[in-house]
Amino acid sequence: MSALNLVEQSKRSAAFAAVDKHVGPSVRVLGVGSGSTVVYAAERLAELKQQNKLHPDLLCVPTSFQSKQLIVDSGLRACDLDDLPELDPSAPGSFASIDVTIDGADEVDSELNAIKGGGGAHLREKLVAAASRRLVLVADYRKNSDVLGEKWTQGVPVEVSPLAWRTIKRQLERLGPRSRAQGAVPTDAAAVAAFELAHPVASLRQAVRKAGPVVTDNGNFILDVCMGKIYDPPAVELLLKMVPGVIEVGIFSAMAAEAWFGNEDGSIACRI
Ligand code: ABF
Repeated sequence: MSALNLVEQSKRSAAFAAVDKHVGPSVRVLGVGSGSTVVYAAERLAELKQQNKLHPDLLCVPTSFQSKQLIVDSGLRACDLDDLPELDPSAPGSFASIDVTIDGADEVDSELNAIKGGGGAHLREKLVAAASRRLVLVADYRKNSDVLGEKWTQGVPVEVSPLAWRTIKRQLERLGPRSRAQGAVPTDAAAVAAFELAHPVASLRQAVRKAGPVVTDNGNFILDVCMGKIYDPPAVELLLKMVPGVIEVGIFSAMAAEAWFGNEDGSIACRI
């Protein structure tokens, strides 16, 4: 293997550690995320498969076309969320049809809130995450933050209907911290801005070489909404979702049970 650079090595360390901790013979249904860090998770899964250390009937639920390809290339069986066998409704935790999901992230804060969707797959990622008993994020050290928006400055990916994306963009840019939107000065902790900017800036995610807007696997557009630091991810996630025409928001508030980061010195950090 060529010498991986520091970032790639940290992704690989995090992904291998998370797979080794959470994916063994008892896991029957595994959610597989998207992105470059999950590529290393798939590499480890392929090794475990070769060593017969996975459940013989393991089903893997993809979160994108890339994710499905990773599953198939690892010699594993892909199964869409809706095609999973019915769970025994009386079984504990039967709301979740997936034992564990391993996925990447663009940034994770100290409370395990995450910005996801840099790859435009956050609608399926959130569906799979919500159907999982445990969501485990894996990332390199650049994603490890105290506050969302601190290191990831490309904005929150928001999947929107192409029908009226300019109108939706304007609505998103009119959002402001409640008190500032009303012109008042925050007077108490409750009124403190949920995010940093007085008003966000939404930009249409363009395809490579500005050939036009990025169209998601679901036929929608992505608006990247820059709002500075996000002090209250759950409130901001709700604020964005309430805008008519928004389909899904790349803030995963309190969904992850753990986040594994490869550090610059080669060590691994796990936040729970
Ligand atoms: C997916 O992959 C997305 O939710 C997220 O934006 C991206 C992270 O990519 P990478 O692992 O390449 O940093 O999880």
